[in-house]
Amino acid sequence: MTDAAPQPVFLKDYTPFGFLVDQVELNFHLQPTATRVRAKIAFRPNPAARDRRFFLHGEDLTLISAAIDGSPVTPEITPEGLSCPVPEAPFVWEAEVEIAPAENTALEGLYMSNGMYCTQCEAEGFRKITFYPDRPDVMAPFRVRVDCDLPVLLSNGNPVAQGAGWAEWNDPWPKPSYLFALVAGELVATSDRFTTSEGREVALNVWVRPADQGKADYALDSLIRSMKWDEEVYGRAYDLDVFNIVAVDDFNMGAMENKGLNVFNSRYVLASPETATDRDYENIERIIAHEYFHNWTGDRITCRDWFQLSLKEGLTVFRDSQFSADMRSAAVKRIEDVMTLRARQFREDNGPLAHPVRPESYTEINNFYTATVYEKGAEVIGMLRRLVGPEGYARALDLYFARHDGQACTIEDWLQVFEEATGRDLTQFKRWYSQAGTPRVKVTEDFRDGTYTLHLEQKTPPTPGQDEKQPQVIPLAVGLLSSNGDEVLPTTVIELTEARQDAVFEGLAAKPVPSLLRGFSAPVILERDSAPEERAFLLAHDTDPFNKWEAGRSLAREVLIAMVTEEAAPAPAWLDALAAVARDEALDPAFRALALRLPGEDELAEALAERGTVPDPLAIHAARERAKTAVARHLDPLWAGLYAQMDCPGPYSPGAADAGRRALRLAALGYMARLDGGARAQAHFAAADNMTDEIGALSVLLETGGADEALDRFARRWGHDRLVMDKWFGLQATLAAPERAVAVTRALTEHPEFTWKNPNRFRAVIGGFSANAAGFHDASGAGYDLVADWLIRLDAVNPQTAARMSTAFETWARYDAGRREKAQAALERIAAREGLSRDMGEMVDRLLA
Ligand code: 0A1
Ligand code: ZN
Repeated sequence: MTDAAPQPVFLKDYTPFGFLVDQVELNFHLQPTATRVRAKIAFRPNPAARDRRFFLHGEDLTLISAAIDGSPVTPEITPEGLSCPVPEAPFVWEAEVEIAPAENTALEGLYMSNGMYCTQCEAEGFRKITFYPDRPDVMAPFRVRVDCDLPVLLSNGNPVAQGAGWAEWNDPWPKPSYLFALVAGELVATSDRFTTSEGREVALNVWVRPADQGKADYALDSLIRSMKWDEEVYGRAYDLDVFNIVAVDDFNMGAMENKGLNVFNSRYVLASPETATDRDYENIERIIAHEYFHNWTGDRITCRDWFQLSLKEGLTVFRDSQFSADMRSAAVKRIEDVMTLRARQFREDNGPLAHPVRPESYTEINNFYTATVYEKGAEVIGMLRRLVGPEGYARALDLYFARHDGQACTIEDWLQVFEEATGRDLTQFKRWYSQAGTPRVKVTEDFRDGTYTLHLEQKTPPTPGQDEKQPQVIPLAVGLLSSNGDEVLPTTVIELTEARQDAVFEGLAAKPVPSLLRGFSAPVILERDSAPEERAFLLAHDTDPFNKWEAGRSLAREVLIAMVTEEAAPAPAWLDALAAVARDEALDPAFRALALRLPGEDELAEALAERGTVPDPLAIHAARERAKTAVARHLDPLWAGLYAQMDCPGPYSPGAADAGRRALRLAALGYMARLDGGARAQAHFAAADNMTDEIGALSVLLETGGADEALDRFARRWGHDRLVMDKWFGLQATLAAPERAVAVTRALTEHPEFTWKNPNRFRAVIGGFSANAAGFHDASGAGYDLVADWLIRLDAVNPQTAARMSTAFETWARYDAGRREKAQAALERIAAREGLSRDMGEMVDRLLA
């Protein structure tokens, strides 16, 4: 499957395709190893293109026949596709190919999962189904007929007709091939109807395997709420007569926004209180919304080329975050988003895989579905909205939808509508799309004669291929507090545009306490020396909920770093501040639970590296354990009360209120286990009547010891449920004590249920272990070898998932020479592997560069 020397593609080389497609007709005769696909495609010369070479992408296809305007032709075929002389006028291309979905383990194109046929075409999977200009700027209406003896046969658009063993679908909305989908299987639907604001009656179905019947209600409910929200907030109504969602067990990513037929990893659809956690419910709601929102931001308006990926992904993530904030607590959602951004995107930006939100080249586009394109892309839109205000944002979006509906667009088109709708020059702002790396904003201050001045300096460190950076536009939301906690200046946005700049506040009676970067108004790292007392003050008094949490978080980070580097005892001021938050009943329980969570080991390693200290994963782990025990002891008088108070009587509800109470209760349980030997956690596990409590108690036991019996019971109870067992596998790999982690993980990979070709199971074990920082970075290098061995093995069957998981190595350069040498050797061993995929080849090259 390796191309000799895969060539990178460059943004600057974009040229339009020589032909337009007026109509696509596809006919599928589904057979596991001999599926026949007939395609009839109406082409016409593209007046906007100069290059008229007729090249159609196609990979792993057996061509049976081809014809132009009814006359057989013999195209020239390469591993990438075919070319052929064509008329200079409109013509009809017909081709029949044979493919083998049952042998498709890469899960890209048409493949099989548990006896069901399904497709995944983004980014370039359609070329494994038929010969086609498989690029997002070629948009066409599709008509599809499926012949197969399975009962449910689905494709994009509206149903036209169906009979025993066949069905026909028609999608009138022109779309690129990456949005094509087909599903055939024995499936059952959970259904409802929705009437759009335009009066269209839409049939909604969530299709699952019969064994999963009854677990689709929450997905369906989330869909209905998403449809309503997009009408109310963005004025976007749905545009077909049906909306189908299908849950698939074998899926490389989370879900896919195919027009009218969203295909989901079953973990983001299936839920019941007994099998899904609060977090699962939250993710289902978010991802159902995300894929639905793509109907406008992605499907109706798509990307000109894959460099523009953030045009649809950044915007759709931003929209789904707004939705979740509206459905749940906006403050908690913001804190969680920032935690994820820092854990994934800052980590990416700081390492060998750093790239701009709009990359300039790639070898394998599948490697660019990253936290930078998605999450940083969404942050960039959040900044834009802050800079132009909500009304300006709404005007710009209206213009975007009106002007670009039905088009394949660029980041320039996107920024242009903002410039026109708001009159703002976004030339400098555009650097957010082209410069990689996380800007550091250094802040110092002085106060004289009632005037308070913030001296601001911005600097973005070099990233691969970008040594020099220009200043960016950084909206810095700031508030000022007086020493008694009153707000003397409500949130104001400073626009930092220069490398150095001052912000001056006059007429103040006394030196204020600044609350900087409120709401995390820009994806930057703030550098400011401030006393622990000031952070404790902000944790107690800041009116901005994000910064209130942030004060506690940065205080905890400082304390933990001192514990690692100086073997210091945890600062009493921090412990007192935590106690005050934990007992403050005016605060949302979900917020309190977040405040009681300590910064993760990777975050601490990153913070140490940022200060020029080589992190020691074992010392970090040990310090974090000591800190947790110190918190447990210091807050001992609180736990039992909190635990009792946060009980959720009555039937389980996945809503934010109860979920927050459960989170706080489980946080208390975790700390209590450090004092009572896990007795309460054992009882909690035994009494649990929902998965949040069951898995929460099991995690506590795994962390504090004494989980063996509970693990066995759990496996006996849930052995039949794949998604639940993924949790069982994942937790053990993630929470194993550092010295046992490699052995525990190895044993898990030898478990008969380690069905490693299933991406969810592979991610649970190998991804879970990679997230166990002290285990993965074991000084012996055994963790690196274990992961490398499995990446090599998976790469041969599923390059996309294997390549994604190689990001486990993205921080290797921050460690000591011994570890570096071993990580490098593991990466070089992967790189030297014969037959390595293009996906993995590109990743290890970048990791080693
Ligand atoms: N567009 C989907 C995610 C997705 C991306 C790539 C895939 O295969 C390479 C599959 C799904 C989304 O944003 O949800
Ligand atoms: Zn998306």
